[in-house]
Amino acid sequence: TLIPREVEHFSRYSPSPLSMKQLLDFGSENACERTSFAFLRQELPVRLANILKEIYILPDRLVNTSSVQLVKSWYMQSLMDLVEFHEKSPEDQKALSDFVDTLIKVRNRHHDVIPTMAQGILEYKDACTADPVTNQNLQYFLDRFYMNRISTRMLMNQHILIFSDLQTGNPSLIGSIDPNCDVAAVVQVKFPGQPIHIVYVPSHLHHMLFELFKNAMRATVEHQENWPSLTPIEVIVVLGKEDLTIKISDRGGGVPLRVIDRLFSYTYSTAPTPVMDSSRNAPLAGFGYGLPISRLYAKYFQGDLNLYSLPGYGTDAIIYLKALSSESIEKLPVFNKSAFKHYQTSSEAGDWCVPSKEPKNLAKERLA
Ligand code: W6P
Repeated sequence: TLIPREVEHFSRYSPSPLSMKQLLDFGSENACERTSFAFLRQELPVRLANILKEIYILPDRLVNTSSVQLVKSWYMQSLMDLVEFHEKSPEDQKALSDFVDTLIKVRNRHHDVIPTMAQGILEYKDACTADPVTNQNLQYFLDRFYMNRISTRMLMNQHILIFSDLQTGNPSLIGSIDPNCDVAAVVQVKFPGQPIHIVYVPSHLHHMLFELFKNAMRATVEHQENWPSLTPIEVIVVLGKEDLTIKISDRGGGVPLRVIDRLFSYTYSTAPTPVMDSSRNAPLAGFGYGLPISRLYAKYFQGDLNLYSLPGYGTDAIIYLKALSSESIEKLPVFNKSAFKHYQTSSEAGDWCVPSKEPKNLAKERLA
């Protein structure tokens, strides 16, 4: 495959993770659109080129699906659209306003990346037997690919919301960041005692909570079908020195430990083949990507999302977020030798014993 010059050039740079403070600084009093412009016209192509390099080394039969070809063409076109601004001066007002228009165009172009990529994975899985190594590589790639998408959309959104003429947003937000995010209010519960505030992106928090509540409620109603009434879902929010923790507990019967990993798997999806949207040729909903994507949102600013189940009883879902904005720094994939090696590990033998159903007959093997 021929890799375009621009991809080779920009993939030589590593993405630069921004801290919450740096993201807020772009929206401060002396907010400088020129600085943001100069940063993004370099950083966005770097992030797009890095993930394009990973797309190029996916299995041929996956890259050659029409869905992945379409996704690849969007990334390539957006890289080219952004590179054009390298010829322009940050002092040129027309260039600055054209840049906002281009960011909006790019954001819209990439709207259906998740379902389109998911469609490619399905096409590939239909054609090939999905072995554990391939599934592991796909999980590795998709976690990085979707994290890259979360990050580029975050950067584009911030610039669009802060510098677009139409200042229609919530005035207490800096772009999409609430420097005083009331976590209890997003959870929509009332807590006794002190209010709990951190610097965070309310829309990301809402996305994770929505997914976890949906799962907790579904488990509860399905498990307690014949009970006289449904048990409540319990939530606790704790602000510690380092972490803000949200625990959502249901009594929905729980999930066997063996099955927990599958809930976060892109390839082991039990969801039925989705219905196609005739107008945009992308699936509507129901891929079962809710939990893995929610975990990426948590990890994006150095947090995490875990499930602890008590099979036969219920499940605790825990979201960890950084309590301190100085530690909320983007977690970004970078394409380097180490990433490349991940894709090269072929179907080697495992390094853990495979349990057999029957115990060895030790009597027969005893010598003499
Ligand atoms: C379940 C399965 C699950 C996933 C995510 C969150 C809560 C729950 N409860 O039984």
